[in-house]
Amino acid sequence: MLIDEITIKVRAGRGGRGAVAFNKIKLSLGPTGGSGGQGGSIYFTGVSDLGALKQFRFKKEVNAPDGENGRGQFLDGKSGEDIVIQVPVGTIIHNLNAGEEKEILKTGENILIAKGGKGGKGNFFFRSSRNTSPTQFQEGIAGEEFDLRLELKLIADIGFIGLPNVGKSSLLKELTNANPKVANYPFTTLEPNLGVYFDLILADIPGLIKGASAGKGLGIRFLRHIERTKILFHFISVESKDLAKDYSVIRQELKEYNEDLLKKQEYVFVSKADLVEKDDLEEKIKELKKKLKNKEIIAFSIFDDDSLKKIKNILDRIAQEK
Ligand SMILES: Nc1nc2c(ncn2[C@@H]2O[C@H](COP(=O)(O)OP(=O)(O)OP(=O)(O)O)[C@@H](O)[C@H]2O)c(=O)[nH]1
Ligand SMILES: [Mg+2]
Repeated sequence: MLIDEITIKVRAGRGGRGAVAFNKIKLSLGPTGGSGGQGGSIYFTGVSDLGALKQFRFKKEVNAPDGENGRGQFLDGKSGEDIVIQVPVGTIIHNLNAGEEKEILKTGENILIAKGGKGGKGNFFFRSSRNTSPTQFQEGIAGEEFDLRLELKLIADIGFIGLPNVGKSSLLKELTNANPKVANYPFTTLEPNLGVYFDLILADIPGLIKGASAGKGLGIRFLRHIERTKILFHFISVESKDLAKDYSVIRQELKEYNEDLLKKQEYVFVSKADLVEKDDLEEKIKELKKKLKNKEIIAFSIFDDDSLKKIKNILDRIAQEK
């Protein structure tokens, strides 16, 4: 199961304590206490693996190691090693304590999330002409500690939306190297699939139904994944008795979830065109077009290469504009 929302705790390492020590060689008395090492910090880095948050399914805490304490003979403590956590590109990191958010938008992008504490100074640091045998030292400082909510919002160029069973995943399979499950029943797709068409990332999300924005079906969990896609491909099956109604059901859900979704550039497709006679298809499209105020409507079937070519042309155009 895709984990796209999770709460975790991160704790950077504490700095080591400074040492109080003196030279043991008789003729050269003097302080030799080294400083404590810095605590390890915690970084996040972006990776393309959408499933990367599953590392937190059972492990809800990340602790970076503390810095070591300073020692005598001028030995500073070793710093704790930094920890780098891989999260999927598109992860928003909500810092629940600081009320801030950061996001990871590219693979390889590194963000410091919790800084390790500084090590304390040892007594060697406090020596002076007036105080040749200081006993002062500093404790290490605690590392930063935060509760984080990690939320994944996919960053795709195009989001495939529509009612269940309209052929979204089938088309993704035709166009890209993705291999989503396809079957003749609703809700085959249980989590988003990404495919790559040349430069474009296509996201096939689970079917939406009336009420999705209020939590029905699988929809709401996934609607957030199209918030950050630039363009929507809206699919309506030719099998439907009322194509315009299917269209408006989905538009209504988008609106109720977030009105901005309606402002995205949208292409409307009628799928499974092979299932009806040509005249019938033309009639259905004409009617739909009338209801959609003359919007362009593209009919296709995954069994008809010419119609797939039309979709590829649209994608090529979008890729060029990108
Ligand atoms: N005849 C015909 N059948 C198709 C076409 N495209 C898809 N199908 C069939 O329609 C059914 C549903 O296809 P999916 O691709 O799983 O549909 P979906 O929209 O991803 O469905 P959900 O994941 O449930 O939302 C499958 O049985 C496909 O084989 C097409 O162009 N023509
Ligand atoms: Mg599907």
